[in-house]
Amino acid sequence: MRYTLFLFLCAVAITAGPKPTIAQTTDFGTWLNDFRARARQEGISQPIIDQTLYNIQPIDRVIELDRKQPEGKWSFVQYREKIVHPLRIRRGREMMAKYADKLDAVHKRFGVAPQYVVALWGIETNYGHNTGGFDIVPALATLAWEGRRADFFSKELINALRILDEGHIQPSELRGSWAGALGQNQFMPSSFHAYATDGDGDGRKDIWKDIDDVFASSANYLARSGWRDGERWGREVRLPQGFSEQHVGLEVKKPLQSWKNLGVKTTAGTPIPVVDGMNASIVAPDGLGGPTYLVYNNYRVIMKWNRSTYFATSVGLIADAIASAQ
Ligand SMILES: [Ca+2]
Repeated sequence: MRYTLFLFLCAVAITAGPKPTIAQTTDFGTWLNDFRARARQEGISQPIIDQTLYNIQPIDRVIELDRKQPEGKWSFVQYREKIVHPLRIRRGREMMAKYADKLDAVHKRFGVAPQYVVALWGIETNYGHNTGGFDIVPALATLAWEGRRADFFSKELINALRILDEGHIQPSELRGSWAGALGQNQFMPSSFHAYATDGDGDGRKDIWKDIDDVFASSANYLARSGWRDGERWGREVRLPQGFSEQHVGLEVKKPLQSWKNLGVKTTAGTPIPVVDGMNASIVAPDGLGGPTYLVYNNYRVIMKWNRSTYFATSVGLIADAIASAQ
């Protein structure tokens, strides 16, 4: 489960909500004492418990951010304008050139083309620049104690402690977003354990500072989620007049030939290319009056990273832009 879009909407479209009210009935010190016992039960080593689960306090800012609700939803076009930004594309092209050798190696190892690894990096943290400045243990402890999604965040906190126990990073360096997303690709701790990968072979999975590990981990996430190398994510398309809304949505899957027969065209007005065996869906995030996309298997894979059509479409558009002639 990922919170990127949620966080993004919180960050851009909020006003101060009602003053945070604390749902929990236990004081933090008592909760922390109980949690130390749980961490021991879960097999977290005593040195890590001693280093991280004493002398911490709940973070007011985390509660405040968790309590703020998105006020109104951005349209996809507004989101796209912000996220698929010329500066992000220009920097993405620079990163493609700078890390060409590493990205090629990752492509060979995982079957995920460089532009997708770079696009995810760019959209998540602006190429490692904006990884979140919160100490993760107190941030997750705050959310686990505070109550609204206590079970989820308690598990993520145990997972975060396990990262420290495995020695991938020092406790003082375990930083990320207020809701626990870690490092340059913003993995939640559970995703870290599922997908983080040691890219440079030093025995540690360091998605904070080691670019080989960042690239390998993102590519591994996609590869393990069903990525198909050599297939596109999708493309923007033009629909014929009177196109029925019943054909729109990820739940409607048809072979490319069927879409062609229904009159779906490229944005240039030419027939869509047909590849046998490829199914696709039509996505129209702002409804049929807005931009429409024909999306393939890899789009669904991106949605396993973040279950948002805004996010997945923008990753695809950035990837296309940074892979195109400069
Ligand atoms: Ca490593």
